[in-house]
Amino acid sequence: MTVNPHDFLNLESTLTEEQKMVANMVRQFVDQTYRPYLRTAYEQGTFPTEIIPKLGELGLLGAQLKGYGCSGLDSLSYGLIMKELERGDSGLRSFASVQGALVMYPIHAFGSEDQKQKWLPLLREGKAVGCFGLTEPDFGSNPSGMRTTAKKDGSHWVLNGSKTWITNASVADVAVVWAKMDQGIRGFIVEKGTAGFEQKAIHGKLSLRASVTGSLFFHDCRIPAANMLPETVGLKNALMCLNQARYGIAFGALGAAEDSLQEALEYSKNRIMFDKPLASFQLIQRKLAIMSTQITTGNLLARRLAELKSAGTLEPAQISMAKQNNVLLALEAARTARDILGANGISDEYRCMRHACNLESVYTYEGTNDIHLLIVGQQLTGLQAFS
Ligand code: TGC
Ligand code: FAD
Repeated sequence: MTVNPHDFLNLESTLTEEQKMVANMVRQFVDQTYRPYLRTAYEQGTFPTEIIPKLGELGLLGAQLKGYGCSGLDSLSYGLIMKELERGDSGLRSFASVQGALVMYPIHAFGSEDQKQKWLPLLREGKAVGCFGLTEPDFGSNPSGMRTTAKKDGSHWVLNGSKTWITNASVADVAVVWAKMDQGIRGFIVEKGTAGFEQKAIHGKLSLRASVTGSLFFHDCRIPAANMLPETVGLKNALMCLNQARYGIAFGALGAAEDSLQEALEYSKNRIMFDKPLASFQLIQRKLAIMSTQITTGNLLARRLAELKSAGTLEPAQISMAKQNNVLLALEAARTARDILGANGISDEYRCMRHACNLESVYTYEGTNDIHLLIVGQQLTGLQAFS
């Protein structure tokens, strides 16, 4: 057999030695260090905080950023990290996405030198946890309508409003919060413990359980004037952060999809039904072949994104195409794997149902599947169909 069922087009052969090393290192970390915590964390609806310093030690937080001790990895290596983390669990990739793309990136790109010196080393090492507050109870897909305000009062900004469905909201040491002032939307840094700043967990999630999600409340919350991200000029800056995170998701979702295919392959070769392995039946092979084809095309799409990102020419609509396509194919792959595993597929002894449940969140956050199709549609037609 010359074709690797787990890498049908032998994409691994196109990686540099360093890229292979990064991917293998993360895979090993996930298998040896993260997986032992996962089942309990998922059951209890928590993120295993024990592994945060280890993520820092391995240089996986803000790995795409340069300076301030960050790893400064190339775009493909960064994508491969996200894929290997999400092979473990979408909640793990979420943690790294939020910390690196939604908290460290805006501080790095739009922050003052003091803000960078203060926060980037702490966040990189995992000594501080960050969150990103854009979504509000009444403004999800349309963040431009946000009601959270920032008003200048002497040497302070006063924040009022709330954010919800925020990853790491209740455990964050620092929040990057988007609020409206008279001149438009700006980013602000709000520290845990600030008077008027309340952080609450959301319970009862049936998806992305090994990840903490919550709400942020601002009641006349006074923060120093220096806590505004000085280079932010509007919603555009928040959307620039989303570009970074969506890029990571386009790779990450493939990790969950590949793990589901691997599980379905192993299971169907060993499970005997009608005196034969499931894998020997045409219908099962068709399902496996479709999964593999989708995953392979998703990988090609992600690889091209990495090339465009490295060249500095990657457009938001190109990221949208890949985010929606790869998350959808991953969700379908996880559901198909669940189907192939029959009743066992719904047990937490296997991985595919957990991936499928997680991917329901990934399908919605960072721009829903519909929103990304509308972004692609706008690019194709020149006509905006959001509103
Ligand atoms: P619109 O008028 O189109 O744009 C406003 C300004 O922004 C520019 N722009 C972008 N810039 C950079 N990157 C992008 N992706 C951009 N998209 C637009 C645009 O050119 C314009 O610039 P300017 O100079 O003219 O001011 O804005 P709109 O209000 O009509 O909204 C467009 C829309 C709907 C696409 C956008 O709002 C959107 O993407 N909505 C989805 C919301 C979303 O994705 N929220 C994510 C929240 S964070 C999250 O989910 C984290 S999950 C965490 C985890 O991984 O655990
Ligand atoms: P809505 O915008 O109400 O959409 C509901 C449905 O309507 C969707 O199917 C959508 O596609 C559709 N729809 C909306 N507008 C249109 C339209 N114009 N045309 C056609 N269909 C439309 N946000 C943060 O800011 N930070 C975070 O860290 C964060 N983490 C999250 C973690 C989790 C687990 C989840 C589930 C969400 C998180 N979010 C976060 C919020 C997430 O970004 C929003 O849920 C998402 O943007 C969608 O907003 P909404 O849930 O309000 O859905």
